[in-house]
Amino acid sequence: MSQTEISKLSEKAEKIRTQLNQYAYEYYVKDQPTVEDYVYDRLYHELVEIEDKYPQLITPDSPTQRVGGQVLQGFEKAVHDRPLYSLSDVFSKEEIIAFDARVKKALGDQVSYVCELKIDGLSISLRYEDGVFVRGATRGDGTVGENITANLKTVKSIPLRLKEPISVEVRGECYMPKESFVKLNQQREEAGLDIFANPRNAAAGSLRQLDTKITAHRNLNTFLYTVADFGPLEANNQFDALSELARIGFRTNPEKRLCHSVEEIWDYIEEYHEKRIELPYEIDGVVIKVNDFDQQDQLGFTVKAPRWATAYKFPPEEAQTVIENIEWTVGRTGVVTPTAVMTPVRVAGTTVSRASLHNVDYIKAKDIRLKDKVVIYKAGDIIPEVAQVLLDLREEDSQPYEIPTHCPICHSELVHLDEEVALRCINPKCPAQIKEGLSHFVSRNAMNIDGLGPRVLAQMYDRGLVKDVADLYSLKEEQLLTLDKIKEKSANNLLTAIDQSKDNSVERLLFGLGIRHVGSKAAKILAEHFGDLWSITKADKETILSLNAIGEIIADSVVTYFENEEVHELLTELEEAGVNFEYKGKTSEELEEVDSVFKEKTVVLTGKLSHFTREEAKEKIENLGGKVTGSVSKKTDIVVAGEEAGSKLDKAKQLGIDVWTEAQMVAALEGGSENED
Ligand code: 1X8
Repeated sequence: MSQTEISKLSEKAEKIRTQLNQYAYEYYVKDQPTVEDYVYDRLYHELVEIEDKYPQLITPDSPTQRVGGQVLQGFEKAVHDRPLYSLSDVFSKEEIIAFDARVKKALGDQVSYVCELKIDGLSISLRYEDGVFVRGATRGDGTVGENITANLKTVKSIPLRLKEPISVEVRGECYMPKESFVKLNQQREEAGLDIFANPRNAAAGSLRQLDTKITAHRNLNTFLYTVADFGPLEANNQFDALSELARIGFRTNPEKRLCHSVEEIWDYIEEYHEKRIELPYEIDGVVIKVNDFDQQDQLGFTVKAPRWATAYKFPPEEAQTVIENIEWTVGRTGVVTPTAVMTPVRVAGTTVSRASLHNVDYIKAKDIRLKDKVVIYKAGDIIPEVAQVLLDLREEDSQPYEIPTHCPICHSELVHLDEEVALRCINPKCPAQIKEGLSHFVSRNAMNIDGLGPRVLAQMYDRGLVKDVADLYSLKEEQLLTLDKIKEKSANNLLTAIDQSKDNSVERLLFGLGIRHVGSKAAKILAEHFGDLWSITKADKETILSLNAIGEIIADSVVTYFENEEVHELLTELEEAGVNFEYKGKTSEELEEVDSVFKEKTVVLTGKLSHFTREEAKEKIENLGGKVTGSVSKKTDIVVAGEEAGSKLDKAKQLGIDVWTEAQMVAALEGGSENED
C-alpha cells in the first residue's frame, strides 16, 4: 500500500475511533445509549480489521485496547505526585455538629458543604497527558500505589481520551454494581470456585488480575469526584468541579447535594440511608466536604486527612440469629452446597432465615457449628451471608460440624475435583442432578414449559414417568392424572405447553440441555451461527472459538458434551419426538434489514398480557430488531403496560417514556410481521 493510501486509512481509523468512543461515552458514562449494540459491533469490527492489517495504526485510545488480553508479570509501583488522603470518620449527628463547629471556628459562618455518596469500592487515580489516559493506579498507602493501567483500560466508563487535550490526574472510586456481583458469585459457585464476600472485594480482586481479559469481563464501573490539581479546570468549588469532571468525559455521581446547615446534611444522610438498598451500587456512607476551594485551602490537612471533609459511616445492616440446621443440596452439575437454616430475623429490609454457606472451606474457616449464634449481613445489600460466629456465646459442649462424605440424595461418595473448593456428587444418575436438569430444561429461558414446577417434575421422576428430558414428550394424560393435584384441566394445559415447546427456536433447546458454561447468550450465538443443532454437534473447537464472545472454556465444554454417545441417543429421541432443531430467529444481518417500529428500541413489558405470553412478545419484538429489558430507565423507549401494571408504569410516566397498551403492541407486532418474510 502506498503512503497516501495508508494515511487515508489512518484517517478512516481515527474517524471510527472517535465515533466509537462517542457511542461508548453515551452508553457507559451518560447511561443513555444512542445506537443498538450491533451498530457499535459492526463499526468496531471494521476498526479491528484495519488494525489487524496495519498494527502501526493502533493508538493508545483505540477502543480495541479495552478488551484486555495482556498478561502481566506483576504490578509496578505507582508513585502519586500528590497523596490520596483518607477521610476522618464520624458516626453520629453529634459528631457532624462538632465537625461543622470546627470548620466554622476557622472560617466564620459563611460555609456551605457538598454531600456525596461514599462508594464502597476501590480508590483509583487516573493520569491523562494531553487528554490521553496514560496511567491508572490504586491508592495503596496513599503515597505509593500499584500501576493497574492495563486493567483500568478495560473499564468502559473510564475515557481513554478526554474531550479536551488537557493533562490532569483525577481521583475516584472503581466499583462492581450489585447485580454484577450477585451474578459473578452465582457463576463462581456453579463453577465450584470461592465466592467474594462483597462487591468491594470482588472489585479489588478484579482489578488485581494479572490476566486483564478477566478484568474486562467483570463489568466494573466508576465514579470520579476530584482532581489532584485543579490547575487545568475551571472550578472554584467542589460542586462545580463535579460538573467539570463530567464535562471533560468522566462518569460522576448525580446524587450530590449542596447543603447549608447540619440539618440539611442530616436530611441528606437520612434520605440516602433509606435509599441505599435501591441504589445499583453499594455505599457505606456519605462524604461531607466544604464546598469552596479557598476555604478548603485555609483549613488544610492534618497528617492523615483533610480538615475540610469527613465521612459519615452508616451503621452496618447486621442482625444476630442462631444456626438451626445446615442443609445440603445437589445442583444440576453435581455441586453440593450447604445452606444455613436460621431463626428468622430482619436485616436490611427483609426477613432472612437462610444463607448459603457456599462450600466446606467456608464452614471450616468460620468454624460454623449447629446452634451457634451468628451475625449476618447482606452482601451487595441483597444476599444474606454469615459474617461471623459469636464465639463467646457458644455452648460448652459444642462440637465442630461434621461435613458429609456422601451425597444426601444418592449416597454415593462426594469428591473434590482438582482446584475446586466445591464438593461434588459425580454420579451422573444422581436423582437430584437429574431433577435439577429437568427443572432447568423447562425453565423460562430454556424450553419455557409452563406448569412444570420442581415438585411436579420430582414426582414424575420418582414415579418413573420421566428419566430424562426426552421422556417429557411422550407423557400421556392418564399418567399425568396419577400425580398429586393434577386434574384433567391442568393435565391438558401441561400437554399443550409441552407440545408447544417443540416449536421453540433451537437456542432454547441448546441452553436447556444444560451444557456446562453454555448460558442462554452463548446458546443464541451458537444457534444463530450454525443454524441447527446437528451442525453444532459436528463443529470443531476452532470453528466455535472463532465466534465472537465464545471463549476457550465454552468451546471445550460444547465439544466435550457432544462427543458423548449418550447425548446423541438423547438428541435422536428428542428429534423423533418432533422437537425442532432449527434456528428460527433472524441473523444480525437480517435484523439490519428489518423495518419495524421496534427496531433499535428498548422495550419493557409490564403488567398482565393476555394476547401473548411475555416470552412470546419478547421473542417477537427481538425478531423485529428491538430489545426487551426488565427494568425501566432513561434508556427505555417504550413501556407496554398490560393489566394491573404497577411501579414500572409509574416510573415510565415519571421519566416521560412512551407508554403503550397491549393492543397497540399487538397491532405493531402484527403490522411488523408483514415485513418478516
Ligand atoms: C473516598 C470516597 C470519596 C467519595 C466517594 N466514595 C469514596 N469511597 C466522594 O468524595 N464522592 S472521597 C474518599 C477519600 O477521600 N478517601
